[in-house]
Amino acid sequence: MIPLHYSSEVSQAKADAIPIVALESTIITHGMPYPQNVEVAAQVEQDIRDSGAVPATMAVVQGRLHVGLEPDQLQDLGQAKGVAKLSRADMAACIATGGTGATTVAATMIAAHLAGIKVFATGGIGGVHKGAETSFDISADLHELAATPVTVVAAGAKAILDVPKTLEVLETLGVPVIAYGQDAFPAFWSSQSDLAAPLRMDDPVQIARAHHLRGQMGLPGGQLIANPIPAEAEISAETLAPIIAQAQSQADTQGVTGKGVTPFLLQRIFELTEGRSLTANIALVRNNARLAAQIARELVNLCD
Ligand code: PSU
Ligand code: MN
Repeated sequence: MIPLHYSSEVSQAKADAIPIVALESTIITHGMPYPQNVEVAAQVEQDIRDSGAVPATMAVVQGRLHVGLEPDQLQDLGQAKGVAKLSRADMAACIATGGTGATTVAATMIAAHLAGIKVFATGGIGGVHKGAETSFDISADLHELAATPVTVVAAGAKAILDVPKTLEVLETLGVPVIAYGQDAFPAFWSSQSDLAAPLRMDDPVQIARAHHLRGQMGLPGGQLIANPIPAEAEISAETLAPIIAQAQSQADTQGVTGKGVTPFLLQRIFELTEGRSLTANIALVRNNARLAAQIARELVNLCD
């Protein structure tokens, strides 16, 4: 068994069977600028506590896989330079070489599953990038959702992605995509998109039950819960469309590829919206954390 390094809070929660919600760390190191990244990470952890669960932020620090970070570790990670971005392909290599890396959605799901954690809150998942028909850029997050039994609460997928293709791939992989409380698949910074979500649920109990049933039926993989951004925090799709197009064309011109694409686009959109994208991002991650905590609480009531 791989040694997992639990924070004091998470190890206590495990002993007491208190619900736990996993959190990723790439959003901290590659998704938001310092110092807001550390403030937001701490705030999201607190939202989970206020909702009756315990947060477990995942990261690899000097070759150790941490399930839950102490406040000083979170602070250090948020300021560290050159932190690797870890997905399924690189997590074991990072541990083996004593490296430090932040976990993407895929790597966080793997860590959560190793630690027996069933629910994970984030902002947006990786997906099929625009132009994937030539670049083949499809996030490993989608395959992870098909393989690892963790329910992931996100605000849909960003319009930096090809959202219809992302939904098609999720369908092909047999991943349940469940909009929470509405019919439309939410579009990250906007609560609505013009795409219908394949499934809808209005109650965290149903989401917990569906997760549990998949396990009982022997179906591998998780669920994607698409939770719309609160209306007061959203930015309209019309406002964002030209900004996203500009960011994408700069990425193409500068030849950004591979792991660099998503962080590059997020940073450019932050600059081009003069920080508004970050304000919306913070609101939706906090909203996702609260829903994830409710689902985790319901799952604790369902025996294995
Ligand atoms: N999408 C976002 N915000 C993010 C990410 C994606 O809206 O911060 C991060 C997540 O960690 C996600 C990763 O797992 O980027 C996907 O990267 P890639 O597209 O390289 O697989
Ligand atoms: Mn990619």
